[in-house]
Amino acid sequence: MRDVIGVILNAKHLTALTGAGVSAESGIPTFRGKDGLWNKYKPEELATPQAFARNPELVWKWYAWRMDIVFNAKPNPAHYGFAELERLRILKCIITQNVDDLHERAGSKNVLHLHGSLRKIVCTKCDYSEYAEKPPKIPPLPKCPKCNSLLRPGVVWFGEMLPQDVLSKAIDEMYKSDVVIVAGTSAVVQPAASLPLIVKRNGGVIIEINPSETALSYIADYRIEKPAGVAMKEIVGEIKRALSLETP
Ligand code: BJW
Ligand code: ZN
Repeated sequence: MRDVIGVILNAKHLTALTGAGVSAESGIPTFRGKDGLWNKYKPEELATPQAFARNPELVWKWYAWRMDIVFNAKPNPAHYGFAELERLRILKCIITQNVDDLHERAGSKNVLHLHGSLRKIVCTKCDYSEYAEKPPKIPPLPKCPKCNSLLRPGVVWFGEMLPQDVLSKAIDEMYKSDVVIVAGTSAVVQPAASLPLIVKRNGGVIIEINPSETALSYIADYRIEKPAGVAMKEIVGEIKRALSLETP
């Protein structure tokens, strides 16, 4: 841990790539693994544009259920730890695959959502979008107030392009980064999983926080095999101690 603190304190541009594991301690289910959503539900029946076209009611009901969990969840020490690192001007940006808003609710300002947000509901035909305060009640299927077409969750499904502006900002951040913390992701979903490779290829450092091995573990320079909440609490505590020792 002492080496990791040194790397973080000496980083010129530190970023983080986060995944579902970071919100697990808030009670939000992850996708893969024993208790993961994809263990109980089939992604091809719920998280593809084809599934939505086939059965929008089933897909909407599933998303309304997940919105309910996420909107009632609270940030955990991992979210607060990342927010504190940004407040201390150490962390420059969070690139998240998560569709919850727990990083923002913990106080993080510079957050890029690669896979969209459950807070966003968008029209399938026009440019209409709205902020979801609460999950829609299904049925009826939600319709666009502008053009009466079907509304859909503002998330990125398998086979869909990621929002180009967000992805290109994330790639820019990776090119600027000399250190990236990769936390709570199995690193199997592309193109998100390949982003830390940019840092590595440019001679940078990958710090992985995950209790289990992942597809990226083999190139990680440091692995912290702990839940993200525990690890981030320790990291922020050590960093604050080091900074207070530095000030005369
Ligand atoms: C803890 C913890 C604790 C637990 N503390 N850690 C190249 C090669 C092969 C395939 C492709 C490719 N390029 C594109 C594809 C296809 C596809 C893809 O990657 N498929 C792979 C699965 C093979 N990608 C796409 O379709 C993407 N689109 C795209 O690339 O467009 C261009 C294109 C299209 C088609 C062909 C080619 C190019 C879109 C991907 C969209 C992903 N969508 C989802 C659903 C979002 C909406 C929703 O929420 O319903 O995004 S899938 C799901 O996986 C979700 C997540 O953001 C994403 C990543 O999951 P994550 O965060 O890693 O979670 P888990 O559950 O996998 O892992 C949790 C981890 O936490 C574990 O490691 C635990 O150990 C750990 N953990 N507790 C710390 N307390
Ligand atoms: Zn519309």
